[in-house]
Amino acid sequence: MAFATRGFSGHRRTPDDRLPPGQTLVQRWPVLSAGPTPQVDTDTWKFVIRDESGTDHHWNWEQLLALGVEDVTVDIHCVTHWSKLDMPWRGVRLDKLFANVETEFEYVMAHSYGGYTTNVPLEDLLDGKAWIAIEADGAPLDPEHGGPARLLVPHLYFWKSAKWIRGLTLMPSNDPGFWEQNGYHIHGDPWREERYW
Ligand SMILES: Nc1nc2c(c(=O)[nH]1)N[C@H]1C(S)=C(S)[C@@H](COP(=O)(O)O)O[C@H]1N2
Ligand SMILES: [Mo]
Repeated sequence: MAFATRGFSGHRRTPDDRLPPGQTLVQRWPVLSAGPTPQVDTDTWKFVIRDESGTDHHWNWEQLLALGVEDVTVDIHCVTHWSKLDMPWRGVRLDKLFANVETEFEYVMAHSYGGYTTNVPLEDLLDGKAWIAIEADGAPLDPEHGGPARLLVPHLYFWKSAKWIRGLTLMPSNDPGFWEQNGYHIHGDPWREERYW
């Protein structure tokens, strides 16, 4: 079990320390989707990383799981002011998917089944900071929470954690995704309250 609590330094921090400015704790997990829930089947599920050479690195469901799944317990923070602490997740670290991807580009556009997009700097996805999550709270991800697989980037506001993830495209510049084009912050660090711009 790996813990990826922000600023983790060997001792348990109190909930207040772990609540970014302007956030309120919730116990139940809200559903926030900009559109209908796409039906995505693990039989046909495919995940693609596209680099600047036009090479597609792709995985089907079995190939994803074969990379190795891990359990992580993290806090999530939504820009609409709710936070949920100590959520147990299971997923594949993005480092494993990027292991054989060579790129000079520093930004990524995440694409979802259904058309949602969100931009993230590559450095926010590596070094154990992000996962392709397939389970939460000990069960396969519900479709409404992004099942069968979603991006999980817990140190950024939760809109960056694209549900129904389909792929990542490397980009030379930090182009805005769906919410970022509609007034959300280009980066979205909850500790700096990077909500809107
Ligand atoms: N594909 C997709 N991913 C998405 C969204 C969405 O509308 N579509 N909403 C985002 C927002 S704004 C939030 S707060 C979280 C909500 O995830 P949840 O419904 O599992 O709580 O998903 C993010 N990922
Ligand atoms: Mo959100």
